[in-house]
Amino acid sequence: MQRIFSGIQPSGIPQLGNYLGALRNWVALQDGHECIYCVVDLHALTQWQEPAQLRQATREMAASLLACGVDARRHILFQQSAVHAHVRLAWLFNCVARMGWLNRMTQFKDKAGKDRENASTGLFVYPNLMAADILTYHATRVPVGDDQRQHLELANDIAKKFNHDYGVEFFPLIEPVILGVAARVMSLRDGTKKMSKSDPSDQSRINLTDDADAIALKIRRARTDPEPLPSEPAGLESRPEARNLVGIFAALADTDVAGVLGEHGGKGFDRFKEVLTALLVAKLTPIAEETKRWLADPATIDAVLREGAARARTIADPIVDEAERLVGLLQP
Ligand code: AQP
Repeated sequence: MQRIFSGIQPSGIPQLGNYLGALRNWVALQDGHECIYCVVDLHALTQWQEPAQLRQATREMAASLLACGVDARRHILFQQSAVHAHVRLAWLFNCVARMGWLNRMTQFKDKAGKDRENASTGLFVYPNLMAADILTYHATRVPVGDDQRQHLELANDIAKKFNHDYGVEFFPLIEPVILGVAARVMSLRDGTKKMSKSDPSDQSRINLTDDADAIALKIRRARTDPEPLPSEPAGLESRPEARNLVGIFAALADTDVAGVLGEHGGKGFDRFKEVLTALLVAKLTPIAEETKRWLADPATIDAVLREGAARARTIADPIVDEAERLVGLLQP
């Protein structure tokens, strides 16, 4: 059975893009794979987090994942910082990856913005830690949204260079699993910008904890253009906001863009937004309710994470011990 690894940062409440690009696929892949899912709190630290808030967000993220359907009994769900093998391997990878490789990462450029000199060095080497997260388990399949494609290519470059430098076939190559019509969900306020849980504007995203009223208001206010929906996908070119809403609808209705336009082409946005809101409410409010139920019992969430970390360590530690031996670290 192939091993899957994926992670999500507790840098806010998970949003619709996280769900459609990643979490929904995490759940679907549980049948037929051995899955290891992680709340990557060390990654969240690459941008400043208020400490008490980070602890709470980690628990809330775990609650959301469980509410989405991550099955922590059959698979592993844990918190990254509880398994030290990740940072041990990340240090080895810091010494394998090249500055030039990291300089090309578009996510660093996006997140550092204009003030690159002031970005944390953690943000710069983030992809090395991400490669370590995956390769600590010798995982071969990684379900992610489209924005992570470049980081996974880099992880493969690191694995290949490690194997080459030490004359071994130790790390496997990784295959990204990028599924569905909504692998990149865009902001509701700007169709050229990715929807993000840390975007300062709450109106830019649908949170997985939003209630029906909040969803309705955000969709009503979502930016669109004055034209009605086209009846063919080609008519969405140069209309990023319209394309985004149609893509969201298609993903939630398990159809494709052509299918949505076949049914709703010709409608104005007022009417299309009503049906989209109804679909979002039907799909997301059960998750919000289930998240609340988990959060009412924080001790159980903590126990799930603790037990997951213990099981993760039994896989990770021998692999990272061996990686350290291969590079020549003396093992007393
Ligand atoms: N807009 C998106 N559309 C599709 N997939 C997305 N993902 C994130 N945003 C979208 C996918 O969600 C998974 C977890 O992401 P993450 O939390 O590790 O980091 P991120 O990609 O940086 O997500 P955010 O929401 O934008 O977080 P912040 O605001 O903290 O940077 C990944 O598989 C990602 O592809």
